[in-house]
Amino acid sequence: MNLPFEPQRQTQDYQASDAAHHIHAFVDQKALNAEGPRVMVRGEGLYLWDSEGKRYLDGMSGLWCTQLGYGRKDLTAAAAAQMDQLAYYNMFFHTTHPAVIELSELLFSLLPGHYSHVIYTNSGSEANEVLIRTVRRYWQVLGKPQKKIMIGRWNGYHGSTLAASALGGMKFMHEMGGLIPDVAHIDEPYWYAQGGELTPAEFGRRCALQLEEKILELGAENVAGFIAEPFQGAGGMIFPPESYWPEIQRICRQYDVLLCADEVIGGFGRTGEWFAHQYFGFEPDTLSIAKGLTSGYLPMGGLVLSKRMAEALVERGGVFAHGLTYSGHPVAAAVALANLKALRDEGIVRQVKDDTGPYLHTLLHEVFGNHPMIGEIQGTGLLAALQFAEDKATRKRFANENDLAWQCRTFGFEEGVIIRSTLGRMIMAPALVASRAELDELVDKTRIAVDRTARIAGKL
Ligand code: PXG
Repeated sequence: MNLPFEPQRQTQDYQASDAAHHIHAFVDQKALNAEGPRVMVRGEGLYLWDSEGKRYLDGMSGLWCTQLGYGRKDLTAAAAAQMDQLAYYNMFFHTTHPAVIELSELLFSLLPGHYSHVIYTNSGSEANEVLIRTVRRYWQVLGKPQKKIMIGRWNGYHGSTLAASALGGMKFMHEMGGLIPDVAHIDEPYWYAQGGELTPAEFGRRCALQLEEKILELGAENVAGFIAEPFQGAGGMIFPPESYWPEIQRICRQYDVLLCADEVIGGFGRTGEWFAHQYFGFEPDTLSIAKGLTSGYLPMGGLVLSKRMAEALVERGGVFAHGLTYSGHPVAAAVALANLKALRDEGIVRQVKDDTGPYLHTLLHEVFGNHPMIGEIQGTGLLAALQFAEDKATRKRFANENDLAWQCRTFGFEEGVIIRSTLGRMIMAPALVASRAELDELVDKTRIAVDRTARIAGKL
């Protein structure tokens, strides 16, 4: 292999240089520098190796993105061939190219029939940036330029750029660098933590009705769209109660507010359906996509539009004043095309739905159903969250749940499994190609990490 960097340096050497040059995502950099990051050097299938030669089962698909796992030769071959053929061109000034055209043909063959157009980006954050401008443009074209407020949810995540973080509802992100105007938020449908005495169904309806109240407060004539993840990802892999999405859809339709699904994590087979909104049974007007579109092999995202929106923008919109240098990048498009072909032709999404997904959830319920530390198991397909609980009967959470979850994650690394921690929840989202044996290993090692955490918490 002709890697352009020195292949084998000492871990400490890497760490010192990393500390000298990088500000990492969502950490206290000084604390990380003192500890030193793990240096990941290789991936194959579901496994990663670090610079010390230690092997990990990656239970998080990188950052929820490597649907096909690591080391797929068909994807690298697609990238190499496209680089040889046409390494770069763009979609500006009356040009296009075959890779992006074939990608879109395949993408729309996988999507429900009421979607027709896509604006490609390089990331999920950018997809949501484009969303805001596109939705506002749509209402301008329809003669309603005052419809420009976007409603999001507290603890939602839509990316890290200025507008995407403003759409999201992570207050600590808002505090860094501010917000944009014309964005409002409603509560998240996190029944376990916030449902109180209500049944999940009552709570789901109550959360959805907040959208109606917010629209009425702001004036429906001013509200452009509602954006939400079909299930929250970064916020804790939280599934809304079943009553939630039908009510949200009713409200959006009643008040002529666009329903914008952020499918960056939920898309491309994670739930066993191609898209998470199909699993939950609602029909968004737009879909923000990224991550699994390329299995994370190259950066690519996009905003998918319904036929109704696309028709207004194309037939009546005139010049669409937007463009990114790398929209529809040919190499990313070729990799996305190879990735989607593999997901389709190898029957991987169906396998998640019919086989590995149910297998994982049966196993999780066997292992954690009566675990003293776990109050709730959520998820579907190759997606799961374990909720820590101090008192399962009352759904009381540990005061130090964040520390406990972080500790559990660290134990996981020691045991050779990567799982994600959020506030009191442990998350798994392994590659969609995971075998039953790999899922056994994932759950087994996670159980050891959870047991070790339970001992610290005085629960075992
Ligand atoms: N929307 C959603 C729903 C996401 O989960 C983005 C948009 C932004 O995508 P980009 O490609 O700009 O990062 C995301 C990203 C985590 C984690 O640890 C989650 C994300 C990114 C990094 C870490 O849960 N989601």
